[in-house]
Amino acid sequence: MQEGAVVTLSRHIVEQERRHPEATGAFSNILYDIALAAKIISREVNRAGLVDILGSAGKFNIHGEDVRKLDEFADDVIFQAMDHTGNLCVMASEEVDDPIPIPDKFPAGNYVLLHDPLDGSSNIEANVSLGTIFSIHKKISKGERGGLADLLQPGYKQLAAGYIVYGSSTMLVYTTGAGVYGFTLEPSIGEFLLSHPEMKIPDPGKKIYSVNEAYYKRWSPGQQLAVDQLKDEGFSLRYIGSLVADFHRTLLYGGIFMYPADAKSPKGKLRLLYEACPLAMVIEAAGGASSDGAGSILNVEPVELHQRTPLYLGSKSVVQKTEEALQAAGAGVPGA
Ligand code: AHM
Ligand code: MG
Repeated sequence: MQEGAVVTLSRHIVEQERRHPEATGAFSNILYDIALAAKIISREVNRAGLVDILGSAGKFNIHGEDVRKLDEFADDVIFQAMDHTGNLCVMASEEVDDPIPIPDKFPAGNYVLLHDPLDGSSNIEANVSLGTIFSIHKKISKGERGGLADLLQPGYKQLAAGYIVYGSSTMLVYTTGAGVYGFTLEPSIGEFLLSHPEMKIPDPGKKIYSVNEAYYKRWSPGQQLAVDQLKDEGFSLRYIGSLVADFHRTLLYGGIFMYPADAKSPKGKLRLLYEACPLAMVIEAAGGASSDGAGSILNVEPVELHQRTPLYLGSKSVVQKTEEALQAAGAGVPGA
């Protein structure tokens, strides 16, 4: 690559594809389509604060409704960007209970997309960063169109995964397992530009832990010990309460993000297939670690589409110490 050249997401994808002569282009097209959906969602997220001032003109009105919830809007945008392309055989979204088939009028392809279209949207009025998370698998079922079996694949089988963070700027971060690449949206030209090549999580990095510590009394003794130890080591606490934003900071600065099991949520809160697995793939490809408290998130065998999991993501050494504390003092939560 020419020194100093601006690398758009499109150029990056073409260059990656050249390294895989067997590639059909379908996979690259899925990434382009996700990037297009991300630009549309980003535009609406940035305008969210103007809705009350500008009135309903220009508001999303796909079904003739005056006001649409942004997470439902994001869900529609992703569906409409992906349904007709012939690349996917089935989709799943946090917003939809069942597998989302490709409409019969369109051809089906060999890939599977799971996503959380707009995580953290309850924070939108406070101008807090939101995110989209995505996971791509290869179709494994025999039929022409995919189904639940294609969606219930463990994280280590993901072909690619990533997220978009709608923050002070909009960034798209993705991996296919070899290297993690971050692109920042330049809104005036509508392009994602490579801003963070070969991202690596520092280890141990800045001493930061990120968890909702208000739930301390509901935690297992092991979880309490893990956090007590981090405090003894001089760690600071940062918790936005918006998963992608907390994750993105953790990837850049190091430390650990945790959403453990607790007495009220004995399986944790966050979802395995479209929140935990894609972020686990990113952090592991960046040299970090993921865990459900006992081992890598990527090895968990899914049994349900919207399955929850305890979640630990961060610098390898910090995740390891946390797992040790959980095992030493007991990871079982009261009431589980
Ligand atoms: P949601 O599915 O209700 O939007 O919740 C998802 C959010 C994540 O972004 C965040 O990590 C977590 O919930 C915060 O939960 P809590 O308020 O329990 O700390
Ligand atoms: Mg979510």
